[in-house]
Amino acid sequence: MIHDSPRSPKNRNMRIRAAHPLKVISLSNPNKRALEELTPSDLCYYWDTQPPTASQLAFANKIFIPSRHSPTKLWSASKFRTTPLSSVEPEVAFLGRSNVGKSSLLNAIMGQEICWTSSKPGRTREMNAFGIGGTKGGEHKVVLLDMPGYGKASRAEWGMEIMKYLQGRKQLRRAFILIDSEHGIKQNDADILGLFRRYAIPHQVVLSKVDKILAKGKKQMKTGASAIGIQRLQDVLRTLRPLVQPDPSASDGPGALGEILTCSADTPVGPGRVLGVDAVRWAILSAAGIDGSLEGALPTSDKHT
Ligand SMILES: Nc1nc2c(ncn2[C@@H]2O[C@H](COP(=O)(O)OP(=O)(O)OP(=O)(O)O)[C@@H](O)[C@H]2O)c(=O)[nH]1
Ligand SMILES: [Mg+2]
Repeated sequence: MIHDSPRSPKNRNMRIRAAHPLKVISLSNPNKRALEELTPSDLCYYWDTQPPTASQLAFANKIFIPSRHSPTKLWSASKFRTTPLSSVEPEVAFLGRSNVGKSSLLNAIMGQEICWTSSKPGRTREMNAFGIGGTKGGEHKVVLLDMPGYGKASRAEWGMEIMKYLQGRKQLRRAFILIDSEHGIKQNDADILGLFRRYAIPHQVVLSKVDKILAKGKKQMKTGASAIGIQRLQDVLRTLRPLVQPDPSASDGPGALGEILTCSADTPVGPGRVLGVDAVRWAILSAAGIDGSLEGALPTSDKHT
C-alpha cells in the first residue's frame, strides 16, 4: 500500500513531534540502553574525525528548530539547467537508491513533514530544495536538497540530471549518500561512490533504517537498544569503511569523509528528536562551514559524545 505524505497542506505544517507523540519508555530489561541516551559514538563510526560534542549537537538542533521562515521550500527542478543560479547559500544534497529513506530523513532533519515519502520506490521525481535557518526577507543558512532515487523505479534522465548537478553546482558543499543498513552497498551505490571519487565530489555516507539492525522489529526497538544490537551496528560500520574510503594508493580519487553516520528516521527519541538525526544535522552544518564559533554559541572545550 502507498502511504503518501504529506496528504494535504494541513499536514505540510505538521511537526514531527505531533506525528510521533513521545511515549515515556520504561525499560524493564536492564541489558538495554534507552534510545535517547545513545550518543553518536554508539551509533556512528568516526575514524578521521571527532564525534560532535553535546554542545555542538545542541547548537545544531537549535538551528533546525522549525520557525515561520524555516524550513522553506525554495525550488524544484527536473533539469539541472533550470536550477536557480543566483543563490549563494551553501547546499548539501541527499542521494541514494530509491526507497532508501532520503525524504523521510530530511523530514526528520527539518522537524516537519515537508517532503513527500512513500513505501513505493520512485516517489521523489525532481530535485527539491529547502532553506534552513532563514529570517524574514533574509538568506538561509544552508539549503538541503532531496533528490530522486536511483535504481528501482528511477529514470535514466534523472541520473543524468543529478550527475550534472553534482559536477556543476558551485554551491554544493557535500553530497550525503544514504545506504540501506539492511541491504548494504549494492552495485549502483558502488558506481556512484566511484563517480564521487573520480570527480572529487565531497561526500559522506549515512546508513539508513538502522532500527532493522539494532532490534528485531519496531516493538523491540521501542524498549531500547541491546548491547548486541549496538555491536552488530558497529560491525556493519567497520565492514563498510574500506568500501567508502578505499586505500588511496588503489583509488581513483578522494574517498568519502572518514566518518559514517547512521539514522532511523521513524524512531523518535525525545521532543523534536529522532534517532541519529542530531549527528546528521551537525554534519550538515560542518559541511556548510557553520560551526557555532562565529555565533559565539559554543564553549572552547567540551567533551566528545
Ligand atoms: N524501518 C524503517 N523504515 C523507514 C525508515 N525511513 C524511511 N522508512 C520507510 O522507507 C520507505 C521509503 O521512504 P522514503 O523516505 O520515501 O524514501 P526515498 O529514499 O525518499 O525514496 P524515493 O523518493 O522513492 O527515492 C517509506 O515506507 C518509509 O516509511 C527507517 O528509518 N526505518
Ligand atoms: Mg524521496
